[in-house]
Amino acid sequence: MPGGVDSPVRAFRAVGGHPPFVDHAAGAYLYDVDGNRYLDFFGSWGPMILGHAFPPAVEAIHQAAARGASFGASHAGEGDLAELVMRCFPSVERLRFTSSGTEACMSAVRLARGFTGRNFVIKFEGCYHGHSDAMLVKAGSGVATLGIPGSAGIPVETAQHTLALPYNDLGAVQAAFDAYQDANGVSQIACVIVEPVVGNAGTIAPAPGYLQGLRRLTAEHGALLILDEVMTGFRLSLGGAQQLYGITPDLTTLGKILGGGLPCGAFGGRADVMESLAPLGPVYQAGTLSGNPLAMAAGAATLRHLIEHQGAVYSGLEDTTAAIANGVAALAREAGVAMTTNRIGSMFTWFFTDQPVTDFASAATSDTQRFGRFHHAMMEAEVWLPPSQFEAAFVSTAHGPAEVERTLEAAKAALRA
Ligand code: KE4
Repeated sequence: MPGGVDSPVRAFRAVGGHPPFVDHAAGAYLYDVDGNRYLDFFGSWGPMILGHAFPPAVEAIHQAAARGASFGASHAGEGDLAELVMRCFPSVERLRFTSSGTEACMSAVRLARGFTGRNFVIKFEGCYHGHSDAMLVKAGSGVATLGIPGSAGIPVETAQHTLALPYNDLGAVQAAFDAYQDANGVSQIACVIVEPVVGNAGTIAPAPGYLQGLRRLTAEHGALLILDEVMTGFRLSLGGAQQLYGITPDLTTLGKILGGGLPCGAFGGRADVMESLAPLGPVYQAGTLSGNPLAMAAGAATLRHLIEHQGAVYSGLEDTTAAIANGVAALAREAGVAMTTNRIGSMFTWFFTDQPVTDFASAATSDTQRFGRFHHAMMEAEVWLPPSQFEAAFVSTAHGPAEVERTLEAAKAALRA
């Protein structure tokens, strides 16, 4: 297995050292094969908002497994989870399940291109929408210049239809819409896809009015606005960032929490757009395990709990995460370590920089070597942070006062060191 991993970030290349091998997990903790117990701050990169091995989800998976793991045919579980999603996301009039966030974003972009008949898409530096070719594109030289491949194996021709712009810069988006129009002044841009709160450059909040600006510009030019809520959906609130910031996108992508830890993604939104999908319309999209009964069951058990206990869940996550993020920020000040803390709800990042972090360029001013040393010291204290400066940390409902105390103790020593 190349690098010993099924996903690169797990190899600890960004922080050094050897990653533990997990034996099992429960609540807020990961237990490795050597008998160590780590406090978990990445929660499988977002899904485990209710903690690991959440009993109702485990029970739901057991029951579904006994009824057959996969049918490749329609079943009630798909409709059950779809209804729960639509209760949380009023903008989602129709939806389709996939097996990953990558597939959800890839499908949504293809759908936007098919629906509008346009080829160009806009994404933002520091935002990650999975590893499909059109999304692994870096910014070109100028603001409105064509994208360049962000990975080997992506033809330049593919990259050239993706514009990668700076986040939190509406002028750059206006310039791109001005630059990409046909002779009749009709826009050539199919969609703008954005993490409404960025998690993949580390945590970065949208500037006031930014998302509203994207909504206005896309509507003006007939381009679709796709909010990638794979990470923020059900995390920042039941209705994700679009509920928090009051934005109605044309399409939304979901994943992570949606499957309660099982492979699951989804994309959905305007009925007229979604009904362009095969078998109703000309945009092809498919998946052997899409709507898998076990993922539907785990997701439904998770969403039902979040819906039924939403007051306690989100206020508890807010309080616990604020205590942890702000507590460590105070310890950094005491230790004279430059740190910028960005937090929205239960996702946060400690950037080792003295600058405000509002986009990828400012995030990149962080001292990644220092972050690596901090990460290593926290691992020594059995506190497992996401192994990269440019990732968001996540707190679950299984994190409580004991976990706050343990984290602050470990961070105090680590920051001194
Ligand atoms: P997946 O294909 O990994 O399920 O989802 C892709 C994706 C799409 N959109 C957003 C906003 C995402 O954060 C992700 C996946 N996030 C990364 C963590 N930065 C997954 C971790 C990994 O790649 O191993």
